[in-house]
Amino acid sequence: MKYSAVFFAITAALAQSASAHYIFSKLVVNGETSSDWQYIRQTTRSKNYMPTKFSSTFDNLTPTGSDFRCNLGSFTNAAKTEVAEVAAGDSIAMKLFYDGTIAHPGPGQVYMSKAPSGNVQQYEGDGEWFKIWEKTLCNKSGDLTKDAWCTYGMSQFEFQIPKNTPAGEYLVRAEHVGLHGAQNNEAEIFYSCAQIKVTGSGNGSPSLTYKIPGIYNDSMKLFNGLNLWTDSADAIESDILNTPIGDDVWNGSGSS
Ligand SMILES: [Cu+2]
Repeated sequence: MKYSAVFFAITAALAQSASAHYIFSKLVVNGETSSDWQYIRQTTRSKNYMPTKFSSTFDNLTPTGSDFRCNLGSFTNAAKTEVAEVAAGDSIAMKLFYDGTIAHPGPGQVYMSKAPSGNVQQYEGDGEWFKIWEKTLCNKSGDLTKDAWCTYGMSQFEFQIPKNTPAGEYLVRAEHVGLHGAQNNEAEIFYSCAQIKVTGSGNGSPSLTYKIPGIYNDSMKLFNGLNLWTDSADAIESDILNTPIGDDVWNGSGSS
């Protein structure tokens, strides 16, 4: 009895932390959900727990580290992670581990980066990244600590690979930023990378690209200084606009 009671308490605690802290582990292609880590690089951290923060981190990783690209140690798992084939213009989704939902207030975005060598299983993500999906405030008169945010309560991010994306192998990085600790430089960032092979005859060329790390820093008020309990929705919107999160997404325009 004693052991099962302890077991129950641990299970309950794990379920709780899974609901508060989340990680993208599954890819949904053509309506089919993959298994965990089939197409998404798994971290080498002993637990799938996230987030990454600028300060008070639990594992020394911050958004200035190279593992901010695809999660701690995950490049080590790149070769054993499969590559999903996706036609340019199709919609896919990245889904959370353990039936989790986004339980924190803040924006969600998806970035892509093409493997220059053509082989994403050997690509660290040190090239150029561009943004293809963005969700910020959907209900400015709602609760800024909860459902004012489009992604609040989502269990997956569903997005379209722009129709004009050139064929090739890519990393696709889904990211959610929880802003509830931003007043103490403790914004919480949750992210993972899927490996995909885009097919088709696209010849677009993203005009705005970023490097990871480098894309965010803690002199941006969105991550360090914003306060969800006292700031107005308009102030928060302008903090967003002062970061790449406020930049337009690439819709496939331009030509390469
Ligand atoms: Cu949290």
